[in-house]
Amino acid sequence: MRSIPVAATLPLSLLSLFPTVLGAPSESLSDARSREVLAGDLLRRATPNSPSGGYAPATVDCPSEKPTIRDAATLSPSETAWLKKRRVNTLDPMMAFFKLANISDFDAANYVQSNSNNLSIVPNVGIAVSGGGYRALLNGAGFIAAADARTPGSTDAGGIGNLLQASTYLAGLSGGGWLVGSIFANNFSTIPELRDGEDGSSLWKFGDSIIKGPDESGLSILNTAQYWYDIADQVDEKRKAGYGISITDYWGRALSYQLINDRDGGPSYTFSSIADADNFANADTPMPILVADERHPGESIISLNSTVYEFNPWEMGSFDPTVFGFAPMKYVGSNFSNGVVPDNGKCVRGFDQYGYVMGTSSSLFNQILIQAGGADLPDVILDPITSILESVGKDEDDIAEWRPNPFFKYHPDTNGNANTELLTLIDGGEDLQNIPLHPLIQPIRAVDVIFAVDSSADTEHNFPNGTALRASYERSRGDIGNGTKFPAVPDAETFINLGLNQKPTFFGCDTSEFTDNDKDANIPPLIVYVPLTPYSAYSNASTFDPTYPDADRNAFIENGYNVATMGNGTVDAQWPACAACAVLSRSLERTGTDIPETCRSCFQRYCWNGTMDSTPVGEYNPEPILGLTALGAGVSMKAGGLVWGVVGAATVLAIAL
Ligand SMILES: *[C@@H]1O[C@H](CO)[C@@H](O)[C@H](O)[C@H]1NC(C)=O
Ligand SMILES: *[C@@H]1O[C@H](CO)[C@@H](O)[C@H](O)[C@H]1NC(C)=O
Ligand SMILES: *[C@@H]1O[C@H](CO)[C@@H](O)[C@H](O)[C@H]1NC(C)=O
Ligand SMILES: *[C@@H]1O[C@H](CO)[C@@H](O)[C@H](O)[C@H]1NC(C)=O
Ligand SMILES: *[C@@H]1O[C@H](CO)[C@@H](O)[C@H](O)[C@H]1NC(C)=O
Ligand SMILES: *[C@@H]1O[C@H](CO)[C@@H](O)[C@H](O)[C@H]1NC(C)=O
Ligand SMILES: *[C@@H]1O[C@H](CO)[C@@H](O)[C@H](O)[C@H]1NC(C)=O
Ligand SMILES: *[C@@H]1O[C@H](CO)[C@@H](O)[C@H](O)[C@H]1NC(C)=O
Ligand SMILES: *[C@@H]1O[C@H](CO)[C@@H](O)[C@H](O)[C@H]1NC(C)=O
Ligand SMILES: CC(=O)N[C@H]1CO[C@H](CO)[C@@H](O)[C@@H]1O
Repeated sequence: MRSIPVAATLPLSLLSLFPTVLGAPSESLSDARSREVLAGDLLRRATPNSPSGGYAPATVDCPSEKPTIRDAATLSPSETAWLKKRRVNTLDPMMAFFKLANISDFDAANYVQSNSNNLSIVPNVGIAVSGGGYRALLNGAGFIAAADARTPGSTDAGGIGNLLQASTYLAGLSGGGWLVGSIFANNFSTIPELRDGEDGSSLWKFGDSIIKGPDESGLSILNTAQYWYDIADQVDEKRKAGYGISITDYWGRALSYQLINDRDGGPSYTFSSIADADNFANADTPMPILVADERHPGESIISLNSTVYEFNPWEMGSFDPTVFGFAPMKYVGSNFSNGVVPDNGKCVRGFDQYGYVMGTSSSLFNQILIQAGGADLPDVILDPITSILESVGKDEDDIAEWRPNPFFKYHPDTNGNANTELLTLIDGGEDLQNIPLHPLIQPIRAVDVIFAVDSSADTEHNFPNGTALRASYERSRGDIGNGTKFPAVPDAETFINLGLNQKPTFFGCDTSEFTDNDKDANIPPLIVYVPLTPYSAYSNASTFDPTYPDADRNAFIENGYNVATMGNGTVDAQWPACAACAVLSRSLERTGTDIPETCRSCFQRYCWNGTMDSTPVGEYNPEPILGLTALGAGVSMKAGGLVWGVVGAATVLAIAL
């Protein structure tokens, strides 16, 4: 792991010497030490830059150019400027990815090199990581580890290393949003770094349930009650500053202790601070995007017509024809009305608190606090949660309050929430679009290929069956789709019967599906569907399973790595070449380049060609494709119970024989 310049630890030591002078909470010597440890190797990328210094937003003077809401017809000037750098920075990693892929009858690296003066030709890559709680975080982490050239082994034969470095966008939703959020909150650390953490840090220690809280000795937290007292205090600061509180505030705080490697889960980190971090600002990383859905006042049903919001380092808002606008992330919390802050009005910063954004995207998990935790929670937290529940009612326990609504009076003809001062946001997967494809299929982003990592629990045993893709397909066909297109996908039975959920499957290979004889029609990205399937471990844990001992965590990540690489090419040695062909597909078509024979053969094997098999399926019980590894066999028997244990042991035995 990386070392940190000595100077960077100084302010923390100073703080601990003069706590009262500097207004910092008093802390013991061991706290001060733990801070230095925390500031150590897994460095921070987002920064604790909330003007309040804590969890609460604060009123500030508006900048000379007052923030405004803009319409969604274009990309933001910030994104446009950043893309100019990012697209160039993806060239070298993309060439490295292609070289490793070894498409033997086509020099893909040279193709990129010779077109590098015209970036609209070069493939534009997105990665989308689905929701599904910790299961999704861990399976998604396996994919990211495999795609990240910094992961040891990822650029060996059979690997897909450099795909992450070649990507423009990295979107996450709910549990996938915890993954993306955690990566960016911790200086774009690698998955092995996040997984292994460091002494005194509660980062990725999922064996300690979020209800119980971390028990690492290096932290100031000594016990569960103190953990919740601290969280209650943080949330109270926001309440006292005059902001509405929802259960998501408590949830987001608790999450942050596991996902943000700083004291007390980094209460003053903001999502917009990502934009100021060197690596991101220099376009050395992809652009992170989190997704949430909107709920109309008094409505508890979420339909595919619900407006989908995205959060990125500069903005939050929606491309949907309802809101069709974006607010500056840094100044969300200001009293916008019809897109502007009133003449005499002040601005607000710090509302875009980092954990609150992750909590909003995963608000369904408020349930963990309400149900699983209920009995175990101390009164300091139960009382406020109970009173919130009494005021909002059972149907609304999964909401995140965004008050003031940045889109108040904005686009009143189409925006159903234009007249409410409260914008109600909920878990991005509640409309069944559990993969955050929405931001990446916007024609204006011109993405060519999306690696869609799906860890949804669709089947009885928590495996995906294509539901998320079907939702995105259907939505693209309604008015709400607003010009987006999506490849056709078959029913759940076909996914299972044809094994489309047991190996990577490409959708939208044949673009005649989109053009209808119109040569100039916009063509959506090719979808590379990467479903969770057991390779070396049964990582199909229940979505609401709150604890993962280190051994399970590591086995689930390893399984995700094997899913991403098809067992490092052991299941199909050509898989890296086929993944590369998927990346190239749209570009080759744009330039009228003949499809190399290797790619033709890949497409034959990996593209869904329209065949259906809707025969009813019984129980879907996939076997581990590689047989359980030592790590996989060690997975503790939880919801799977005895059956899981017996299956595991039997498989191990079979391999041993
Ligand atoms: C973030 O990591 C990079 C290495 O990728 C390092 O150079 C930089 O100093 C780190 N930044 C911070 C703020 O720790
Ligand atoms: C690339 O693929 C070809 C044909 O599949 C094979 O003969 C060759 O050894 C491979 N090269 C490398 C470096 O793996
Ligand atoms: C870049 O490539 C696109 C797509 O092939 C083409 O339409 C455009 O004219 C090219 N631009 C330049 C400057 O060559
Ligand atoms: C925004 O409006 C609310 C209620 O109308 C008011 O209480 C609050 O002080 C205003 N905030 C700012 C920063 O002007
Ligand atoms: C597919 O998943 C949906 C939930 O997402 C479920 O309702 C349905 O029963 C599943 N169908 C099959 C055949 O697995
Ligand atoms: C969504 O809107 C479309 C119109 O585009 C309408 O036909 C459909 O019934 C709506 N669906 C739901 C679930 O409200
Ligand atoms: C593939 O490589 C990764 C990283 O080296 C490793 O964790 C995993 O166990 C390997 N899988 C197989 C099937 O060898
Ligand atoms: C389409 O795919 C199915 C299997 O998924 C295969 O049996 C069939 O031969 C393929 N058809 C064509 C025309 O390639
Ligand atoms: C995981 O999948 C296996 C195979 O279908 C099944 O036996 C087991 O019960 C599942 N575990 C959970 C927690 O659903
Ligand atoms: C392509 C398309 O239909 N875009 C529309 C999206 O929604 C906005 C707001 O309603 C329209 O102005 C666009 O024309």
